[in-house]
Amino acid sequence: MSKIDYSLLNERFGLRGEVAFKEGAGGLGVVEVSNSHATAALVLQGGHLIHWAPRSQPPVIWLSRAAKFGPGKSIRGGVPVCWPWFGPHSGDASLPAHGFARTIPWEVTATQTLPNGATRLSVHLVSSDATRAAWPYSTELMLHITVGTTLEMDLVTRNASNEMVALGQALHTYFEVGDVRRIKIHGLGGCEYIDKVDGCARKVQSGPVTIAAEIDRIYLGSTADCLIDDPQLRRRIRIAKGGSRSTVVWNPWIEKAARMGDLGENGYLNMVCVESANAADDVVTLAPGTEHRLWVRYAVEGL
Ligand code: TA6
Repeated sequence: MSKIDYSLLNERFGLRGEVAFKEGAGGLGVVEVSNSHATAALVLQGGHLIHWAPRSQPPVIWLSRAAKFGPGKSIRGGVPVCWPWFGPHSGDASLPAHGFARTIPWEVTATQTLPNGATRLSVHLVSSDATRAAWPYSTELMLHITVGTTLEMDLVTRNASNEMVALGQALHTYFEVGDVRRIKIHGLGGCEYIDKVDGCARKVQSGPVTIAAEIDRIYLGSTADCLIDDPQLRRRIRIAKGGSRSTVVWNPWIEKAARMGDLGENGYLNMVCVESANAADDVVTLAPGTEHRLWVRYAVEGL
């Protein structure tokens, strides 16, 4: 991993009292954001947002206390960028699950204070011989993040090749909840889903999603807002999205969390993944010269 020049990054992209770059855990580059609306943090490797908390709110994005940080390591929590495939690679089991975007270097392309006091960051994935070996298409991946009283993330893929490209992707977001056993997730009623803890059986959701065991579902054709109602933190997290037809709901529960080893003591109780994705039947196809946007907007409401 090439050495990052933090003084140059701060000179070019730092914003006094608002955006600062520094070396973080595992020697990874981190950009910290603090404005009148919220605080946030992003690890440059993977374009991986690891923190967002509106002022007067506990964090909305969950990060494991046992998360491991290091070159090429995926981070447990935050918003991993799954790209250019979701889940295991369809043809080569030696390739990393959820693609390579989340474990390789990204670079900053812009930082900006918006008129309403929010902060906008733009980062992009850096292609290499290694990425081209896994993904032999000329594509560009950019992520634009707006940190304010809401969190907006805009994942843009541009197909710069002269061939059609099939793309699986997700913003694999870990949300912080008071007690996962007490939440309800609205917005998926009536959607077909693939139940990965029941032999990938296809089922239809009836009513809100509640969690009392391991859950790993890919909801298909789901485009409506999702709402996470959290009675313990007395808040509702609204997940609005566009360019995404899949929603993945995941919690490893007790045994799988223990096997994974990086969720921390009882960490599974304080997180739920509600991922805005294009996976399974919803994989998108990009024509040459076109681009695809997958965007989300997270907001906290009273409950
Ligand atoms: O999105 C749910 C899922 O695909 C689960 O099956 C589980 O593997 C989770 O992602 C975490 O994957 P990771 O590769 O980050 O450990």
